[in-house]
Amino acid sequence: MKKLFFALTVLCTVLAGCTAQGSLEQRLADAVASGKYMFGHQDDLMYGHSWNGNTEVDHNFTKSDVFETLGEYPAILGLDLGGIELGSPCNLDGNDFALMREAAQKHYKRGGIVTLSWHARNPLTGGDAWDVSSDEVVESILPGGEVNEKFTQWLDAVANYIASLEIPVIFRPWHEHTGSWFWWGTGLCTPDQYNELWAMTYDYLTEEKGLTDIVWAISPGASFSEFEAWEDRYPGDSYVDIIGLDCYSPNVPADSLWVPANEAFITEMHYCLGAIERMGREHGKMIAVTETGLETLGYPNWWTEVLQPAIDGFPIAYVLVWRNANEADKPNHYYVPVSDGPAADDFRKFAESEQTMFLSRNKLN
Ligand code: BMA
Repeated sequence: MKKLFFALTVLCTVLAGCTAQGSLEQRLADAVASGKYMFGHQDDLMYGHSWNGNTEVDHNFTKSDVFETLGEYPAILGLDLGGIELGSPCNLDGNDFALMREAAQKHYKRGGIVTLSWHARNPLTGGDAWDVSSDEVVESILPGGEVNEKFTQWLDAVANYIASLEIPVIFRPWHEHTGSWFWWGTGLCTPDQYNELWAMTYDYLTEEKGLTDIVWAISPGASFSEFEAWEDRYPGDSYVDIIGLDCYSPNVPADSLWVPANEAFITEMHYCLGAIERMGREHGKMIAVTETGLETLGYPNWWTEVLQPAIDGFPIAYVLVWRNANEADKPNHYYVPVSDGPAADDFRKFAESEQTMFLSRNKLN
């Protein structure tokens, strides 16, 4: 009887969750079907340009640079797991993992969606994610490899943290693998090794740890000339739900160079989004812009004159811009304008446009 009662309670909770928000994948698909895309911001509730929620803790997570300018939160909150593999209390950008969990849950309760990336350290050399001094790292992780056991413990740490969130998430590991700046990048392992790394991560989390409430996103980095060649570094349709794209707008040394630089970005986006749109159609996958932005927003009308022409018209579920580093930690490293900054008005225009979805009653729910 007790068991039956428990099973009924679980069923009701699951059903209530589904009717309140729908499945994560469905919500993303609904955005695409409506011809809109959700807006995301990395670390939005954790810190901003001139505040740090890790030191001035507010368990209600009211602060956000996006909210400060728009009066609404981003629909998608990006967070990074880098550091969890070492058992560190904070991630690579200084976020307290316990607080990050609270932020993720708060965002989900508000009706938002959480996406997790993982700048994993280098398990072979002891360096960071950007340590590309050895091209044997992926090989050494795979079954039979030198650090396979150690890496399995790292996966354990990731799985335990994701399980502890108790919410569905988009997980986006091994990103920008078409470049060679991370140890899992294209020059550092063979396509088979990359695909095995992905499959191993997927199998461990889903089969071994039972984490089935994850939407899996793969994010090649844009590279105009050889973008379509990346398809061999794709683990297969049963391992992927979203095909994403990481592509940043370049900064320029002189104002006269904005026009060609912005045009080049738009051209690159069109080319790469065209390729993943085709691939998404062929493989039955959703697409998204999983990372973008113009660091410091030196071109104030970037939102409506550059980003929108670059992405509008493509069936993307969301677009996420990178983090607003705290000025004291990493100066001039921000992607969302401060509320009185020169790019704030254009950001408001972007938010008010028909296509964009933020976390407010009338636009997301
Ligand atoms: C990079 C920069 C770094 C940061 C890393 C992981 O693009 O923002 O400062 O450590 O992402 O978040």
